[in-house]
Amino acid sequence: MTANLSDQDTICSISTPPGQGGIGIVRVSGSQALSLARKVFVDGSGRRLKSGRGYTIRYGKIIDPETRAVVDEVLLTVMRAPKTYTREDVVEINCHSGVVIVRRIMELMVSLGARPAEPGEFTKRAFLNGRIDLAQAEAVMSLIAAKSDTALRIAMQQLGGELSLRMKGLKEKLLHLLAEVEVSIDFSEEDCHPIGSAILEKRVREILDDLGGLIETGRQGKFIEEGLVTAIIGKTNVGKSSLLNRLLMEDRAIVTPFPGTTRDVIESTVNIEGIPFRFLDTAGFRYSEDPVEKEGIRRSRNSIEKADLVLMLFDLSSRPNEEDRKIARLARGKEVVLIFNKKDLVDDEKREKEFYNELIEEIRPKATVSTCLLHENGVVKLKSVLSGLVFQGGSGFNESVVVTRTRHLHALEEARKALNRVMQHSQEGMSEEFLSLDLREALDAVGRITGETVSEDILNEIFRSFCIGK
Ligand SMILES: Nc1nc2c(ncn2[C@@H]2O[C@H](COP(=O)(O)OP(=O)(O)OP(=O)(O)O)[C@@H](O)[C@H]2O)c(=O)[nH]1
Ligand SMILES: [Mg+2]
Repeated sequence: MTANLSDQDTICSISTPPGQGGIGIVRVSGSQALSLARKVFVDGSGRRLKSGRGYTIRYGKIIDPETRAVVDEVLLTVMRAPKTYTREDVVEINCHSGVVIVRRIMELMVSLGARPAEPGEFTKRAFLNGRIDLAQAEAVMSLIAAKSDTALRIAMQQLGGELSLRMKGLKEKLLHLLAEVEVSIDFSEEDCHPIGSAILEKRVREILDDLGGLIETGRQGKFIEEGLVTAIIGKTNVGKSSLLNRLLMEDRAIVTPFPGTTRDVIESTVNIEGIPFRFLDTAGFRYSEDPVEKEGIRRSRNSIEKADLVLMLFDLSSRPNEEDRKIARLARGKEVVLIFNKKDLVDDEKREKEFYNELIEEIRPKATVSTCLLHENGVVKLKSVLSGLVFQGGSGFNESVVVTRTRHLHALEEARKALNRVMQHSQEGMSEEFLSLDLREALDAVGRITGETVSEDILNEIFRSFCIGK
């Protein structure tokens, strides 16, 4: 997929976020980058840029070539191809970050012949020019979007090429296998030893194990990248908002002794052991004629629907009843953690069992925790239960590589399906031609992750989700 883009147009963009700030950066990449800079830049002594020496920073001014007006005082960074982000000539103009200044410099570059870059176009060029593969390009985006230290660490690993290396290993094994199977097709009539089905199946099983391990990390990976939507639900006054506040360690939601306090959904993110949990505090369920409260309750139901995890609260100081069952029914099919709150009022295992027995017919909770949210450390146990659910028993990852992108996960699943077909066809004694087709499909799927076998449409779609200027 590498292409020589030296004859392509020169692109430019504002690479820093809009608004006032310390510095703003206008970035230019392409064969015209340096000549454009020469037209607008003069150094401290008023001289034009002569040498195009790379990796230099020059102090000077940007001058409008038509009006000779000074636009801003800047630092100009020159980087020469091929050792640049895009592998093309790159010029960066560090100016004062005012909305008008950066836009003015950008407009100047465009008027002189540069084209405004599309989202992610600098990174796309780095990929097309062969500096990084597609998985690494996507890691750049994950790096920028990282919501926790763990997400950052994984994105850094992927940018460093660890996922790509793992894919390379998989591809080599698949290619080796494919070569052996195809040799069997070509020389089946002659005195040649085709790969026996036992050996073939053993090797395919090894690759399947490898794929299985990677796919397994995808569940956690998704949560690390996107966070885990976690709805806090229950009757009014059971302590939902108190729970949110305890988790956040601040008074985010209003807590009062009066039922029906929370009316709208309140969302806040907390990092628990590197996983961003997006908690939704909701309006308590009860019968109400009040239109505002009714709307709040409708939103509570919606929150359950979109949640990856539901924290269902009950008040131990009351007895379980049909209403509690109804609430449990709302979260059927969801991953649920039961929380028995106000343990300080009734610390009785019998009461907890009563609740449990009432609810168990409706839901199968992943865990049960009892809490007293009046205590400052009332959520310590709950937090460890929550992270334990994501890491399923262990803390942290067993795999050195974690798959965080849905696109990668789908490709790995397709490779697995194709290899499962190879196993099945081999066991059924089908001919090598069939095996070879599915092996090629597995290879193709793995290649899509690093970008060797990806279509132009998919490529455009991937880079469209990048931010402008990256
Ligand atoms: N004794 C005791 N009181 C608690 C506990 N947790 C919360 N409360 C109290 O219960 C009352 C209701 O708490 P909230 O957090 O507002 O309850 P909620 O579920 O958000 O209520 P709504 O928003 O009305 O649905 C407040 O007076 C809290 O101080 C607890 O563990 N023990
Ligand atoms: Mg509330």
